[in-house]
Amino acid sequence: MSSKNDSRPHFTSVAIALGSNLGDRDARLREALALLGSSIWELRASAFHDTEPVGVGPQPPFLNAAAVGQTTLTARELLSLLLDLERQLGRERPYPGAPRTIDLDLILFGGAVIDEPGLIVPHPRFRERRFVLEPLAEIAPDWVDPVTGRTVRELASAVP
Ligand code: PH2
Ligand code: MG
Ligand code: MG
Repeated sequence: MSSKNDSRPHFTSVAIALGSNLGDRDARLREALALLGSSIWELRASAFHDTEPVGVGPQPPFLNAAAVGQTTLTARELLSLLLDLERQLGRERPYPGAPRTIDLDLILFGGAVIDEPGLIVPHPRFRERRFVLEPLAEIAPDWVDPVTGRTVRELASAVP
């Protein structure tokens, strides 16, 4: 068997965090999930969680969710797609941490550990973020964080 001539598509499991705290939050999350569904197979989404803003000063509350699925894209291609979808859904970046119609963050890309300019996977802050871990634990509790070796369930129950 030659793996060099293997033309079957290679699928990677991915986890994405969604957040919105500007405009119709529920509509933006639903639109983002519909758009993600065209590039990510077997997409599954968590419930939508109303959360207080963390680390961005006084702001409207967020609606957060997580989604998981399978993709043939590379991590870099997926990141570009997420940024494109954010733009399509009206995301503007007047200053860092500004309220947003939609934020789409790449949290996990299979078991990959990537540290490149503009692309750090797993997401460097997801282990501290209840607003990411609680939704993600609903749909992917057994996923192992390749950096700490801990499952999403363990990380979620340890988050302050
Ligand atoms: N995103 C941030 C900063 N703070 N807080 C909540 N509750 N939800 C978020 O999605 C969020 C945040 C940076 O992207
Ligand atoms: Mg974010
Ligand atoms: Mg982001």
